[in-house]
Amino acid sequence: MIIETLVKGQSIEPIVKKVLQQQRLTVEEGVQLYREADLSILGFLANHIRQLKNGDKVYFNRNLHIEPTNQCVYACKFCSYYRKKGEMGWEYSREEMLEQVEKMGNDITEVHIVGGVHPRWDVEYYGQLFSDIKKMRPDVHIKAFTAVEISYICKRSKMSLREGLQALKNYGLDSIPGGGAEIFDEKIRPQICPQKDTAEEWLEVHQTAHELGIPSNATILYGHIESIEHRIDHFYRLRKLQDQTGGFNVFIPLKYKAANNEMAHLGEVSVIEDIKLYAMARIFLDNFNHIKAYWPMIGKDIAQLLLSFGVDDFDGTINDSTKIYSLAGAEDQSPSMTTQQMIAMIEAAGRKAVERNSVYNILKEY
Ligand code: V47
Ligand code: SF4
Repeated sequence: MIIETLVKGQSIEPIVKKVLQQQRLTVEEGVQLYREADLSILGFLANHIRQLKNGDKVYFNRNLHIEPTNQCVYACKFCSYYRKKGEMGWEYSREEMLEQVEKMGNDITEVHIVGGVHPRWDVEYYGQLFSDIKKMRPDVHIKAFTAVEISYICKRSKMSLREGLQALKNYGLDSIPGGGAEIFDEKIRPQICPQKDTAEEWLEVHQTAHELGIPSNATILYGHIESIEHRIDHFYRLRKLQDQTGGFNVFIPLKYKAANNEMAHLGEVSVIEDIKLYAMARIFLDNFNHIKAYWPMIGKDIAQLLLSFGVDDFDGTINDSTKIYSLAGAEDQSPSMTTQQMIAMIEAAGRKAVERNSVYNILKEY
């Protein structure tokens, strides 16, 4: 392959060969490749692996995001979204949330529910919402709560994680989104989200969920005060858990957006940094089938570009229902895409659009 000629004699040559032979990289090799490889080399490798895993397919789904409240018991420094008690914010009633689902009719296959960590809402409160949603739309998939919301909700209900997750599953919870992972490193994490659960606790929620047959997603929050070593360490911990349980569906890098939060002085990393991060995720996370570009956060144009750097999933149509990123300065202030727009974006990149359900079974190929 031409790429082998390009890296001949360079210190990264043996690492590139390993990736081409689909051998797993160590943490040290991951760091070295990340530091030393040119963007085009990382892009080639990531694209090669994506092609092997997913061929020409780019997945999307039709979903609705519900953000029940922006009241939060925590105060993460990167968050532009939370409002403390007494400050202006929102708190939807269960009836209002149910109405949001009803309005979508059969246009969606998934309801994604993530919000602030509400001081009082517990397993029983949300459980009632889940069963009402399922009564109305028995076939809709409920993907709900970051690991930090789950652990708080369980504590609030005086249940162990296992009991709380099992109860939520019985009420209708089908899977768990990937938020709250931020960055696992024990020195960096408390600097950006001091009150939040530890890395160990985040991993425990996902492990327990997987053991109970609840699949989940994983994220990283990158582009703030973390280094390349911290990013690879984060990938490594996820890869290890995935080896144990196989319960992760997809990995979603989340770029730190700098508007209206306590870390705004840091600014945002460049597109080059975005591309490298996505490509390295695709290369290092050999046991994850899918890498998602969450377009409301990264922007439609860059999401489309990332299809050539390891990405095979675009998340969903969203339906103008998420504020997490618009408040943090994302370009799209009311994110929504029709299925036709989604397909056009994918086809313009020379790929085949595939509508999936929430666990990546194919619903329709375009
Ligand atoms: O945990 C908050 C992130 C997450 C900012 O699993 C920020 O399919 C960047 O979980 N800049 C919540 N990121 C969102 C989330 C999610 C989103 C899309 C898809 C899925 C999925 C999950 O949002 C938080 C945090 O990491 N976040 N503020 C910010 N200023
Ligand atoms: Fe609360 Fe989540 Fe914002 Fe942290 S990121 S302050 S947990 S809403």
